[in-house]
Amino acid sequence: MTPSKLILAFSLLVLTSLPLAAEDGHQLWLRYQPVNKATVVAADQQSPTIAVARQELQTYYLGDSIVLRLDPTMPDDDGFSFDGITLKARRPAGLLYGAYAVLRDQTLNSQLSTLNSHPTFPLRLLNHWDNPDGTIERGYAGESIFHWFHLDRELIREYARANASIGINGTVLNNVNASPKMLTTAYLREVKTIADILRPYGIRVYLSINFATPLALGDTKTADPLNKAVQRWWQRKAREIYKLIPDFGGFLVKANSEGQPGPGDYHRTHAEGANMLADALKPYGGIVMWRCFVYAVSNQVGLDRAVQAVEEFKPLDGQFRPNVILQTKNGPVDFQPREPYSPIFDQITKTNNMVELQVTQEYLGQSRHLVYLAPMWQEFFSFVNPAKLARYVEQKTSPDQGNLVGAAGVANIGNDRNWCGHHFSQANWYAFGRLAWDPSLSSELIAREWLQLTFTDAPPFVDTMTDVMLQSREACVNYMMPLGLHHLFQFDHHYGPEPGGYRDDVPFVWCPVYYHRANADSIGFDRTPTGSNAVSQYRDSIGRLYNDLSTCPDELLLWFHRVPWGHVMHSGNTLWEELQYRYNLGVNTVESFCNTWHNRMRPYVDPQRWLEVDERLQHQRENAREWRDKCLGYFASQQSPNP
Ligand code: GCW
Repeated sequence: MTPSKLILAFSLLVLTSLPLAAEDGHQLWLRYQPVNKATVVAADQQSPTIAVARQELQTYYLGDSIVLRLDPTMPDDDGFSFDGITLKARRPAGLLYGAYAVLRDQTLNSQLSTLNSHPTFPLRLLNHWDNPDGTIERGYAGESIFHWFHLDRELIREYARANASIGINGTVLNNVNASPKMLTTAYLREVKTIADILRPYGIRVYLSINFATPLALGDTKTADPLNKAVQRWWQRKAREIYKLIPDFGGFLVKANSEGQPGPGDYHRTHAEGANMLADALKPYGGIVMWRCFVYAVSNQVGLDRAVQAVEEFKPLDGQFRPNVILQTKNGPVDFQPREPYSPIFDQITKTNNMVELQVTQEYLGQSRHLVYLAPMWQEFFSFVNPAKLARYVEQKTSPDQGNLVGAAGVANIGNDRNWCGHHFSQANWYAFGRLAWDPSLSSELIAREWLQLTFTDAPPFVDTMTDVMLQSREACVNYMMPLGLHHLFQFDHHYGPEPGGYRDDVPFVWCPVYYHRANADSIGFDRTPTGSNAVSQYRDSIGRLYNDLSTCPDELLLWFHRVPWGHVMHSGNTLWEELQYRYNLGVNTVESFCNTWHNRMRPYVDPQRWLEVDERLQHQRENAREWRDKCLGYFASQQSPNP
């Protein structure tokens, strides 16, 4: 090749590879092209939030003009309506949500639609499990985006924009295993900086607090919530926080759980602890989100972790201040690929509740597996509080005590260029926001939206990958822990199988063998009255269903029952045959995902994202095989143990 041809070839290579190389997934689902065409008329020129809405529409709206109007007669704070000309909302944040909905709609639909949308929950929060040193507990996408004392303002602004575009209105910045130093003045000043960046996007900041902070910082001699000096400390701290951040949201608390301090250390109840904090925040309108994720870490055999939250919190229902919300994981154990819903949501009727969902895939293949979580969350919402939800939506007033008032998602966000590690894990962030806004949206609709916004609207791609996404959670359940099995994970990191897991140096409730109890005759955890009686914590109709071996859904069989290997299932298979069938089905499904992506999706996706997803799918296939082989091998060996 002559030198000039070489240069030409090289430039062509650079030119053709430039836009592709830049495609690293950082733009998430926000890929609108600037058109700078629309005239946007906004009544209130002062609001920074309306300024963001106006800017977004001016840059990206394809229509000629649009009017933004604040309308005090609108039924709720964050909802909006749009008739093709005027976007109306009661508050600036509503206009911002409306602006993003208009932009989304113009990408998804060929014809302009009228829009009218109101969130079901007033609280739609991300929970970051980010530590001050930049590490993230259960984070699989790099380090924290909150780099304390070196904050990357532009990155945080991008984060705010992404969240606002899906209706998220609050964020807890730090890990529930909270460092006391988060409440020192130096950190609070940084929190203020973050709050100032997030505020125009309608997002409030919250902090996880360590219950023993005043003691740990050496300011008091105790952290007893009934001690006057302790109470005064929290009141002063609240005053300091609100001086810096007038719209600070409040505290999230993990107390007396997995080694964290709490009121129990002083023989005080969760209510006494939560109320002390609630009283300190009340003058400023702050809330306390008190987690119900508690269980005794004891080696006592037979103590069922699944019943402990209700046992601890039910007797306290009615004793919490109105600005306390109980925050509980969707299932009674711990974010397993499938759990029944937590019966807390049936039992707590006099205190407001929030559900905590885990967006980061701690137990669902982390950022290596393609697992779309919307179907799992929908399963939860199909059981929890539909009547009360409906009532709240109808009344459009502030909720009564006892309602489900919010959803918190444990974030899967880190400083990886693509935010979430796996490109498809972005879909879980997106789906969390959309479902927290409206839990009645279908998983399919959300998947389609996300695929079109993130990749392409080519129907062969969108149809095929929607199908893959919708199957992916059930596939994961099948290759990891079908039929109600749970917690068969390897110790500590929770990636990969360890069905025979037992160590005498850790609590028995962290050992896989505690949960499946497989022996030569049977497998499963008896949670009927002959066992831990967890079924009794459910509302009658559900409890009866789960209690009866013949009506308990196959999906939850071994969660609630201890069943002989030869038990005949609804399918006609024996339990052992069914277990083998499910594990194989899970693996086969992932193999089909691999083939689909590898052989058919390449034309629709830029090379970088295609390759990164392809590599991960292959890894997922290997890991799925490992799950099947290790689990079936182990269970087979239990049935015929060596003499
Ligand atoms: O799921 C478990 C995790 C812990 C986590 C804990 C919790 C933040 O393995 O890493 O700690 O739950 O939710 O408090």
